[in-house]
Amino acid sequence: FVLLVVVALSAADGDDEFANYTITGRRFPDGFTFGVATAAYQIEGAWDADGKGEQVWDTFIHERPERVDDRSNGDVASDSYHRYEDDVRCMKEVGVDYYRFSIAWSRIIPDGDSETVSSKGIEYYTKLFKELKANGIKTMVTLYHWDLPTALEKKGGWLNPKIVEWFQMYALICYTFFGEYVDVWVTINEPKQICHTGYGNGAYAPGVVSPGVAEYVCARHVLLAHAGAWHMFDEQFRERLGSRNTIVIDSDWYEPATDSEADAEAAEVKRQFVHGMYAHPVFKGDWPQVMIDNVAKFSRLQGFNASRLPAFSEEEVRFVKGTYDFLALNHYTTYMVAAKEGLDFPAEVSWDADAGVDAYQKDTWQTAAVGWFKIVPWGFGKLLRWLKATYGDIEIVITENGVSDRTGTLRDQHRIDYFKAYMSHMLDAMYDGGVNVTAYTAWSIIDNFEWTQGFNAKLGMYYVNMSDPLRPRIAKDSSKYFANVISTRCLLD
Ligand code: LGS
Repeated sequence: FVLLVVVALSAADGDDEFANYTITGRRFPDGFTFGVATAAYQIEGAWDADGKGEQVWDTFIHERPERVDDRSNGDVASDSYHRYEDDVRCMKEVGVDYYRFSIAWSRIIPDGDSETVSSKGIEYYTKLFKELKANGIKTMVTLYHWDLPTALEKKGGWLNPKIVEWFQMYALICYTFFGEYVDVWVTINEPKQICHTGYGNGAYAPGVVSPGVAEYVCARHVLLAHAGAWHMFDEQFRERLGSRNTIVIDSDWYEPATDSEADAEAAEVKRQFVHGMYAHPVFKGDWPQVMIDNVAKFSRLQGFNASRLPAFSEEEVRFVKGTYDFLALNHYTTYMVAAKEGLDFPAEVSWDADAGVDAYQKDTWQTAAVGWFKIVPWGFGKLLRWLKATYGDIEIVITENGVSDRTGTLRDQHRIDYFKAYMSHMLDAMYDGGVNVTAYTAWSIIDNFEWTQGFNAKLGMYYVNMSDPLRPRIAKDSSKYFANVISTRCLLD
């Protein structure tokens, strides 16, 4: 199955250090596609332009700038609101098949839930869609990449059951105005970050600290909101638009620390708490059983009068189950997992404690940048095989994968190495493991605002100097590498 091919690249550009290379590589299957990803708050800037409403990240950072490592914010970011044509030019240069980006809810409905739609917001995204279309780039659009209108957060945000209706209304507007331009819709990006980091440990907006309690309420509402938006698409838009729709779930890989049965079990429990928490309801129905059991048991022992994990009714289980067209995965890193000895119940009320295992990264693993995650390419392959074994032979699309550095160097060999190694393990999983991966999305096309790491963590294939008011985009070596992978449809050695 693995095709070894030798491709002689045409010398299109004398300055291109990859041109003239005779390369060997493994071919991607026919029909495999490549894209790049961004998110509204990380690139757009123009935080209050043209009537845009404030969203939780604006509020979170303006209130306390020290929440971000370098005290930067996304007020201007890569200024894509004004420079989206430059972004498209970069994508054209790389030759991507599609662009994954998100729509800012508060640009479309400034106060979140009124019926007043902002014509300026619609205009901005329509211009972007037209520019992409003119350049032959397909679109994968995220409805929600963490930027909840602050007006809705004031009403309880993801903890208010009404969010299911608010989100459906917003989705309806997006499907209606942009449906003709969108090839793939993804409803919600990384529910774990929204709920665990936003309403559990509070490190991300809106900064609610309620581990093991509010974060589960959030998770239930995120799943119901996703399902509501998916069903609306399925019933009213799918046939006419011919597009697809799913949810993006992030997951690290969790590897047992030893060969012992206890560690194997511990790793599986952790996988269920991280990926299964969102994937099980969507792909199989209801929370994973181990979550239901652990949280109920620990809640009782901790003196709660009911499980901290709010139940889905039978009707809700049916409503959420099956709301996908394929499995969308964001993946970056790996952890080792060991069983905890002699733990009947944890004193601490938290999602981590509910899983009841120890997860850690090895010091010997390579780190890309200070404070950043470890690079563990083999974990990607193992995760892909596990997804197939767990959820069946479902089409998988990689919606994010990439690596940071602090300097934004144009000679980003480490990023090339990361892409190469991760994609190599992905190909192994596809060819040896029969995993049906059909697309790969690199994060990101340009340097942008990396949440609480601000501009300290740069993940772009194009450098953006955040002190230059013109924000020129400058190609890094990784953009040329990725361009050659795409044009040859081969993983270059
Ligand atoms: O930019 C985000 C990327 C970068 O790394 C994107 O918005 C998210 O969807 C996604 O979560 N992303 C991401 N994930 C890996 C997180 C590693 C964080 C390590 C922080 C150590 C302090």
